[in-house]
Amino acid sequence: KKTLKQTLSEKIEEHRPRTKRLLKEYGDVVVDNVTVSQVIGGMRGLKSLVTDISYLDPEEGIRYRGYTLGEVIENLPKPKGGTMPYVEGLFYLLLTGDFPNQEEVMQVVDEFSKRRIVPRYVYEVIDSFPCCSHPMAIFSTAILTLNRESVFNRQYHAGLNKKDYWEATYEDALNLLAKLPEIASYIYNKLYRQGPRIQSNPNLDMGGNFAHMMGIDKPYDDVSRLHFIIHSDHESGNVSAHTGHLVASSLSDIYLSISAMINGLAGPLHGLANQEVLRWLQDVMDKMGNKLPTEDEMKQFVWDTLNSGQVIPGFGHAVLRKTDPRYMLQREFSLKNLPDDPIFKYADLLYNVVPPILKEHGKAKNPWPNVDAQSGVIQWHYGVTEYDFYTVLFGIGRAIGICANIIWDRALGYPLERPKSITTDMLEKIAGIK
Ligand code: AMX
Repeated sequence: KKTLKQTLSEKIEEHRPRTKRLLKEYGDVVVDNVTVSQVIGGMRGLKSLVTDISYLDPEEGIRYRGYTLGEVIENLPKPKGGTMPYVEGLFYLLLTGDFPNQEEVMQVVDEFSKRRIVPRYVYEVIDSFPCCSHPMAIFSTAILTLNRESVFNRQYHAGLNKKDYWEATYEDALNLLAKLPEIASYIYNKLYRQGPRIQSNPNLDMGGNFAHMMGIDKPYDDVSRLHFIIHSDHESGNVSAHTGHLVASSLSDIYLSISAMINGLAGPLHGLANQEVLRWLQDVMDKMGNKLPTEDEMKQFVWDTLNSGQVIPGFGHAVLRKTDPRYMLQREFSLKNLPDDPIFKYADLLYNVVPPILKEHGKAKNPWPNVDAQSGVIQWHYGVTEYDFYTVLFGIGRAIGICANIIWDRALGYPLERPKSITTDMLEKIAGIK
């Protein structure tokens, strides 16, 4: 019986000649051109990164290893009685491109369980944070603190062969991913519950154990599995994925890289949008005295926000040009499990009201909802009403995809990232102004 690491090792050996050949024989083939607006405008749309783990089609949305989210959820093994798959199975799929069978997934569940114990000093660092610290700052720091555990660092300094970088990185990645639910639930308890902490259960899978440590009954285990799976990867150019890859490209270890990507995720235009959606909805609800606004009243709230120069959180996307399939999956889950939830009704009203307004407003290239317009609604329903925490949940999921990417970055020997900058003077010359 092959382990995930052995299977991955074979896939890496198979893949290496493809990258080598492209570089050696086709290195000068032009992939894309760069315009002035891309240079100034955040490199939007510029094809300049490579990953085989996921691909984001503007119309269709994300595919992991070529599979839609629906196919991923349908084909990954599920725990007994669960409607959502093992998150560990998703990690297997992202790394290898293959759906694991039950036995293969249980091996990974077991690996995670063995590596889940968090050193005491991490809890001490979390405990020493001053009050009112944002949970993302605490989460990022807790991950950073673990840097002293890095197998990669130890082996690198002892003299590690380049072709073996990925193995040490794989060990670091599993060691970190296994600990994230423990760290996150500890932060949640410290900030919002302050009661005795629920110890983890080594017999549960990642999603099940997280729900258990959060002290929330079924189906929150399935909610967690769904959440971590759909947030795991969104190709390589988004801020969190790109940051993780960039930092890792200097051979910074997994802990440094994932801590950095968490910091990028913590911005309101990216992962923090799920918090902002609930904050915005709360504001509307406060103004309405908890009564559901009419469509006209909701339209007015949306216009007021736009007219005051703010964005409507949870809508728009840099790549997507249709409703995000991650939004749709969560909407379907909500329609099935929480159709009468008042916040879901608010969110669903926005689903009808916002896109035509954003079209009329005429700025956003994509008027449709993204993943963040729904995720907080589900969390709120199951009792996680502290919306500052929502991006931490996003971060656990995103770490899975980025760890998979960094392992492959190492396996294929991707070099230090180092694009070239120019001055405004130079741009003006290129544009023919000067
Ligand atoms: N509300 C109001 N205005 C919006 C908007 C929204 N939801 N989305 C885009 N716009 C505006 C932009 O601010 C920009 O205005 P400007 O010309 O005055 O600078 C203009 O429309 C053009 O922007 P764009 O090309 O459509 O988007 P982008 O690629 O620059 O940015 C994003 C994408 C997601 C940052 C943007 O749509 C946004 O701010 N959305 C709200 C925040 C959000 O939901 N973020 C989460 C995205 C998903 C994720 O990463 N988790």
